[in-house]
Amino acid sequence: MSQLKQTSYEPLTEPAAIELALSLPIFTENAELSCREIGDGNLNLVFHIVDVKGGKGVIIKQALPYAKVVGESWPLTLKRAKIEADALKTFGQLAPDYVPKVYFTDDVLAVTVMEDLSHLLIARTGFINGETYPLISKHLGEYLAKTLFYTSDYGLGPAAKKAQVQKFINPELCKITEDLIFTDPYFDADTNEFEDSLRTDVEALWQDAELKFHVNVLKRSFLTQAEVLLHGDLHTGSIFAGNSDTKVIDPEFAFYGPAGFDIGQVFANLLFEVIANDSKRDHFIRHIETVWSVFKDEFSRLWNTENKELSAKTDTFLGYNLSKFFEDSIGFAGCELIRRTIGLAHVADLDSIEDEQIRLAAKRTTLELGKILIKQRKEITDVPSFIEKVHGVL
Ligand code: SR1
Ligand code: MG
Repeated sequence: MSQLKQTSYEPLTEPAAIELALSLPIFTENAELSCREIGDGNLNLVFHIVDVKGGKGVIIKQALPYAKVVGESWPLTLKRAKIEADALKTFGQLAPDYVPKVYFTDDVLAVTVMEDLSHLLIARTGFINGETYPLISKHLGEYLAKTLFYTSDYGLGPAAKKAQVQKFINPELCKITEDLIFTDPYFDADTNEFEDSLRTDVEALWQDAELKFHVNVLKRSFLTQAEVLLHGDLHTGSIFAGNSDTKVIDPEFAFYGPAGFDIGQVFANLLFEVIANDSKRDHFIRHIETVWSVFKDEFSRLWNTENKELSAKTDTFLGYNLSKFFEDSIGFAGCELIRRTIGLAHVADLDSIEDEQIRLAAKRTTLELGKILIKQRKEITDVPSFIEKVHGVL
């Protein structure tokens, strides 16, 4: 694209976002653009730009040099915009149906201009409003299988995979996850946020040495196991959904880590709906079952047809890998349940429950289930035993 690259960073305003959009070969010369900043995430500005005459639109996402959720006191690297753009392009090649198209990126301005997804809704918001998105779990199972297989040693071959590991070194964003998911919720950290009525439950969790041991084991896997290119923040706020489409956005936390991390975040964020919403419980349990069965079938198909590691291509070794991914995903799901209940970044599935007693009961359930999944992940070897544990706390 011919747009001049910027020489210095500044946060965009709505008029500046329009000017940037007009400089790209996306809209016609007589386009009349309107723009709204719609970012509701924790970190970035997001502008929705529409041609009021033609109806065509784009999204411009810009990283801020600090974490928006906390403010300027928490500086954050702008390099994450390049990681995100590179990850969107990589995942877009591997699973084009499930990733927005990227039209333009600028590393200095820390912006990505991408496909307008405003015909879809953030999946978490849709779920809370009563949507069930019948195809979302099939789509996520396929997305996970393709992105995790094709970025692994088996999909890429070891040399090409090492080059990707290097490209996606992402220490600053990984540190956020290391702190907010694996460290802070397990002691009296300033970042934690929880309701006063949960203090006894939280203090019991801080005293639970067995739990903290297992969380350290999971954190060590996160730190050391460069298995696949992860999205790294695959919660339902990072997914746009509709009845026939699913698009995974926001991979700024992308890095090479254990495959079970992305799968576990998907499981946990579906579990929030299982726990928060009695009337849709069975539906969301079926979504969890479908994510795993579609993932397993598609990953197995790719293993057998596209495997570059010929000496590894046996059924036994495939089974070993799938069992490891499943065990890890159960443990990481437990960590996500706990940190979204008592850590810095919460989920609206729980916080928007108006009735205090029902909300507190739901949060106690997520804490209880989180502990079980983390401690008992080695015994939870398949989906039925996973669902049995879920039913056990409901
Ligand atoms: C300071 S960032 C807090 C959380 O928001 C992101 O979406 C990640 O989930 C992170 O943990
Ligand atoms: Mg995000």
